[in-house]
Amino acid sequence: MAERWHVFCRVVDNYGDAGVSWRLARQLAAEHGVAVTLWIDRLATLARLDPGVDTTARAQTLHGVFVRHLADDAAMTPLPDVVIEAFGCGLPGAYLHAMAHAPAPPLWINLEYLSAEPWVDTVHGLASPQPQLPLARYFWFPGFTPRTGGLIREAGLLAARDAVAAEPRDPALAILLFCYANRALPALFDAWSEGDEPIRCIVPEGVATAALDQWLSGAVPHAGQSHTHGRLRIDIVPFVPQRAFDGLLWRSDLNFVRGEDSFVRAQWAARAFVWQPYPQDENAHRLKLDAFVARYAADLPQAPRSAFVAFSDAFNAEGGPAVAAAWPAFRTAIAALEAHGRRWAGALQELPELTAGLVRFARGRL
Ligand code: TRH
Repeated sequence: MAERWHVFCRVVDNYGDAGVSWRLARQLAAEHGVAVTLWIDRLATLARLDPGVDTTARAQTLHGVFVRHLADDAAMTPLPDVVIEAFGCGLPGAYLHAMAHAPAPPLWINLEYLSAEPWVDTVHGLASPQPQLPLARYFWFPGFTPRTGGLIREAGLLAARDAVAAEPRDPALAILLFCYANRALPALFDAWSEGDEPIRCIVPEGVATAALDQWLSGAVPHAGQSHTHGRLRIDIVPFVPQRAFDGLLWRSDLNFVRGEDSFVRAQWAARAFVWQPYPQDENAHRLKLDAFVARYAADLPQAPRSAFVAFSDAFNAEGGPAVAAAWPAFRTAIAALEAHGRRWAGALQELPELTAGLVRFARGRL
């Protein structure tokens, strides 16, 4: 009989929590023969990522995954073999109670947020005892070294990417802009529109609305609209299903990405990219950014390395003049960054794949 796994997800905001949980659940079902249930508290968010989701159904099966609303905790028993808690989202009290009293409790693993910080290597895979419960919860850290859990990479991803990479490219510089609110954007749009090459910037609907609104003098951006100013054309595009999102990354010369999932997908896309981490209290995201930039840029030749570091710093420090000043050198570095991106993706491919590693870890303990 197939192993039974439960994946728990609570949507904090945005799409990343649901996006990662959904990828993991689909891959467990498709590639590892696992009977997986995704328990999620916001079906509407999942439906943005996959239009096949019925937001009114409390139980449904999609891509081999049994999807249930987290409110249905009465239906959570019998307990599964493995419990994945995504991003420390918390398990329902009655469920934890049942786990604590089960003769053979499920293996309980917390899927942590991605970080390039070095300490991740030392805690990945460890068990943390729970003070009030006779249970242990293991830490599973995605990451960039063989001592971490690696990154999610479903079968066929890189072959699909390479098929698109072989298509002819548009002469205009293609940029995808998927970032958080960022005060540097109007100055960057100015630099792009006043430059000497055509630029086509694709912005998913709902992204950078305040900056666009300001730069377009109150023309509230809607999907389907196109605005041309000087050499810059901005196309507002509808939010696409998650399966189509990679295609946007693969067809761009430069990707601005954010949070966690689009950040990882941009690395598999192997094009130049700039990352805006999810803003956290006390600037905690700055540590994450610095750790990643140091790791990613370490093997770059000097000129593209300084251009990348300076632009990434300026973009994340939200300084308009600094980002505009850093743009010309960064633009020159895009070809070198793309070559580097291919090497980087090749090195990541050699790491253990996240879902496969998780399955191996679990099977070794069941
Ligand atoms: O949406 P995000 O900002 O999510 C964030 C992060 O995960 C962050 O770590 C977390 O703490 C916070 O949410 C609560 O960015 P992220 O992680 O890139 O997730 C975006 C998802 O949306 C990703 O799976 C790709 C998907 N997407 C589409 O499917 N279609 C689209 O058109 C776009 C623009 C994105």
